[in-house]
Amino acid sequence: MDRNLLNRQRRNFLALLGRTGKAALLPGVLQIAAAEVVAGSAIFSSSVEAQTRPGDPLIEPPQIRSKNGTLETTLTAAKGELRLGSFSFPGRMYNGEYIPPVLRVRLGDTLKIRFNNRLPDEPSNLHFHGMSVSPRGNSDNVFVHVPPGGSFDYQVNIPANDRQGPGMFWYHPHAHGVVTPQILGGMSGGLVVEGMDERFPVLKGMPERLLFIKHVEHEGREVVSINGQINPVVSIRAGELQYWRIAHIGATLFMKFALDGLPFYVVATDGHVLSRPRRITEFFMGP
Ligand SMILES: [Cu+2]
Repeated sequence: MDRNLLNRQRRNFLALLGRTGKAALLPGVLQIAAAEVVAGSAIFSSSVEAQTRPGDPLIEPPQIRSKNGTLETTLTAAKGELRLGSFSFPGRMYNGEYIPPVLRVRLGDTLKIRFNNRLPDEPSNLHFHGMSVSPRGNSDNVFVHVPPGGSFDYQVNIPANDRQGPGMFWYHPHAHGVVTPQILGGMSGGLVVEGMDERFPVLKGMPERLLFIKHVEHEGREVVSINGQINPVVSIRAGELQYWRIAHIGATLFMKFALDGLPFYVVATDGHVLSRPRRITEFFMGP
């Protein structure tokens, strides 16, 4: 990691300490205030109402589920115009989406992904973050660099037991020298290994929300979004329980996640299932 990036992360970390990701409890709804912060300084701004449509319901991202033990799909990386609220900037995206499909697999499944690199001048590849899978051959091999215009067929066998458990993971490029701009441009997506409800039966049938947090610098400011939305609203009835799977799938920002006045119970962190739910009121997230 270069020194500038490290310093920026430190400053962001200090700037965000105790300030980011606050949610306001409105009558009948929880508003997740995806914050906008000023990068590289201790100034924090949550006044994004003018540029966004607060109150828009949280969008559920597209999802692809494995069938008969296999999840077969194509991810194509390309440049494109990225729109976030009123912001617009050049992005790098999978399948033209800032929030590409969430891949949902089961233990023992096989991921078969045709990866097309249509970025004009950068190599890229796929890394399956947090997964206990083989780093060799055409599996989760970060030494594979797919050149511009090239394609690669990944096959990732997910262990049925032992070292791999259920949980929330993510995929992103891991090609040396271009990782940060590619992730910040939009190249990252969610990966769910099913089975959490077998560890915690209380989750069976509970409404699930997927929250993918991304951030991008725009004109010196850090634009933070959830599922590609700024200030989305999650509806929840009084007394209702919801299962939220929250992933920070950005590159360099540290942020605090809290629901003002509401406790929640953590059942897993970083793809590791806890032995029992832990009641907390806030937590820190790195990418
Ligand atoms: Cu990673």
